[in-house]
Amino acid sequence: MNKTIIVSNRLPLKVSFEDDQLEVTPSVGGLATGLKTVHKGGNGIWIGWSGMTKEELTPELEKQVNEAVTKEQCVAVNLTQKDLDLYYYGFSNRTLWPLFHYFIEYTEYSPESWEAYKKVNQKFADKVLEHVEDGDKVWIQDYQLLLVPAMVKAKKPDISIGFFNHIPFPSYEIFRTFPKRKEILEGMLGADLIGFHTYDYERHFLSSVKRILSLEVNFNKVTYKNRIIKVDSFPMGIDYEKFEQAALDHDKMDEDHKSEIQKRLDQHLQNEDGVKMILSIDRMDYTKGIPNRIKAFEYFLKKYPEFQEKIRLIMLAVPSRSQVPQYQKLKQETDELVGRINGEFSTVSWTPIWYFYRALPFENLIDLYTSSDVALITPVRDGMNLVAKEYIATRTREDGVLVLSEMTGASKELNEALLINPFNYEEIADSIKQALEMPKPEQKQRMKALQKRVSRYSVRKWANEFMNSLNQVHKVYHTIQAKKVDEKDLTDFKAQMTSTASKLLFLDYDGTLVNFTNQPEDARPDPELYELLKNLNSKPNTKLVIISGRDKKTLNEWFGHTPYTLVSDHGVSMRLEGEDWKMMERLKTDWMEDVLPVLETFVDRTPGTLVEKKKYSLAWHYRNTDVELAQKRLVEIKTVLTSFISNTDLTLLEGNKVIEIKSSKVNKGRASSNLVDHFPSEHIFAFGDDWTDEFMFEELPEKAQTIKVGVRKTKAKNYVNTVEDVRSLLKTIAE
Ligand code: GDG
Repeated sequence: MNKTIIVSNRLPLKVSFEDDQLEVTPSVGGLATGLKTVHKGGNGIWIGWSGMTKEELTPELEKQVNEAVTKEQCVAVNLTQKDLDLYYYGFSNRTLWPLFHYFIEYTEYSPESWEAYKKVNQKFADKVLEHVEDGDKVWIQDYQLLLVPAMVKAKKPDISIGFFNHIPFPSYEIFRTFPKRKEILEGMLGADLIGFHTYDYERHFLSSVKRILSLEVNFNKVTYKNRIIKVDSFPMGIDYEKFEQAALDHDKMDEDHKSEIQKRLDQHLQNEDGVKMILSIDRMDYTKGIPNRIKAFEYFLKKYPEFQEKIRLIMLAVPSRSQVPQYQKLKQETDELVGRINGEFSTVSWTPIWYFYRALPFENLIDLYTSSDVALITPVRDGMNLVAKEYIATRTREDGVLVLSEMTGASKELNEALLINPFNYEEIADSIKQALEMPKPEQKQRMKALQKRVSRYSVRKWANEFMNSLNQVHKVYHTIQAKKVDEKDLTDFKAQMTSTASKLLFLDYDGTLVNFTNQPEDARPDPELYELLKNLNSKPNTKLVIISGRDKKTLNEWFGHTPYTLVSDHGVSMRLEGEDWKMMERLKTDWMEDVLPVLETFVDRTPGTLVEKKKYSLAWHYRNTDVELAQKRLVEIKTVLTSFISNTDLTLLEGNKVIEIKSSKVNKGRASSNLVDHFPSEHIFAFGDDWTDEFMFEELPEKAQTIKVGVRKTKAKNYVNTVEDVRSLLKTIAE
């Protein structure tokens, strides 16, 4: 039975030793809950680090840990302390984390930690490869493992791989500053489906893919190494029922069962009329906007002094990554700010900020959520922010107000919250006031709408939607109608080629026999290609046709000395062995003087593009321009030209990074059909890579072997992946 392998930095469990006794406690975090069906259903396994380094484990203990995690359907990746320091604290948290959260000044780059990151990613990939079987699916989580998708794909190309990024993906202008930008993108593109929390992150990723790797992107699909990769947004939710139920149970709790914290909270709330509490919960992380929040709160107390002694900010900051210097600095800054403000505003009976620097048990989290009138969540950057959603789920009385930073992924879904810019203290102060004074009916109206959305998009739904989409992507990928050339086809082709029957081969040039180059004139044939074509042509009873969009002059220069039939300009002219060039169609060229100026205005406005003037057509090349700009111009140029050439016999052809205007009377379909009539043959082969070749695939007789280069929609019967594959195929059948 096929299974799903989940891969994340940490396993969803905690391993510890109590009195030399090994204890393994499953984690109850959001991710573990969301992925439960995927993990535990259908024999899934979860690969990750157990939380104990190699140095902390004797071989005997390691064995015990491995056995214990296996019982939880988990597989441990062994990490040394050095791995952890360089890969986790180093590259993941001192390089990628700040970079992806727009903290360029915090982004450190060291070749040593990059090497370690690659090495550890390979360790994770190797574990996957050890356990993966045909038909399985692999779902890789988060920024610590950006290279794993490509590492798995390289060894197991047919396995379907998903990747989800839990943190933001920064804009191209930020991402481009990073020395290993290319490697990171290539690592991620090993996946078949790449998911982000929001459309904005998806857009940023695609923009980097286009600009940095110059890849073709159509809507949200990337074509890369002849695979189609889907990029989509899947906003992650929470285990809504768990939080809602905990809040309902909490409501019914009698005095004796209340926690110490709850008793203190009650005391404060019952002190005086109009007393209210504002809550914030986050990891102690510089992305969470903790100092901003405290300063904005201070500003609020000054601007609206009537709230002094009435309201309190309860701030829970959970220790995190305290080995990293910026986190230590943040802790110090937070301590000082809280100290200063409490010192400045406190009275005998009131302290404005209650500050906890520790993790609290789940029950206490519920105490805090249910007792707070306002949640104040002010990250300067946050992939999603689940705390905001948890607050909503616990407000079972449908009251409470969420003040939320617009820099969180969650803000994209939570419109009924009071959205603030975390850098604007004026706005935060006013929103706190608005929240504290909001009439109950308005609170209810907003909260109900928020709850409806958050309950619908739970973490389970998130996981299911991702997996459904992954299944879909894989299906589409496997149902591209052309069939990849396999061993059997090769044997058939070879048999046909070596038979004495007559054979006719149509070979497109650019993108089929040679790879594209930045300048069209650089793609001249190499000695190996000449040799290969010579061998093919020497097969008995064989005719070779080079059929190209190139002009006569170029084809003459490159192949004039050979005996092959040459077809130029997509079928305008033809040269048979030992004969002069002939026009296959009588064509006018007077239209060019009208169209050329139009194309030239586009060249002026789009640096890097150029117009190629051929004898019977005009081509606008945009291979060397900024990809985003090219996409924009392409839409414009097509609109302009389509209206320009309506009612003429001209047509617009879209090739690979080129648009060509030519007479509709000629195309490779007509040209190849004419040649089939001219050289009646038993066996016909046709190789081509772009739209212009589709005419040929379509019009050749049914018996023809039509072969497309690249995985794209095509009328060809078969496909191969690359130019190199074409050459190796031709070599095989020429032997
Ligand atoms: C990353 C992204 C994205 C907090 N304090 C305690 C505690 N928590 C729990 C909360 C919540 C979780 O931790 C925090 O989740 P967030 O989403 O707010 O933030 P990150 O940890 O930064 O998570 C983030 C997330 O991944 C998912 O993709 O949303 O943007 O940065 O569930 O309840 N839990 C307990 N005690 C605490 O003291 N028990």
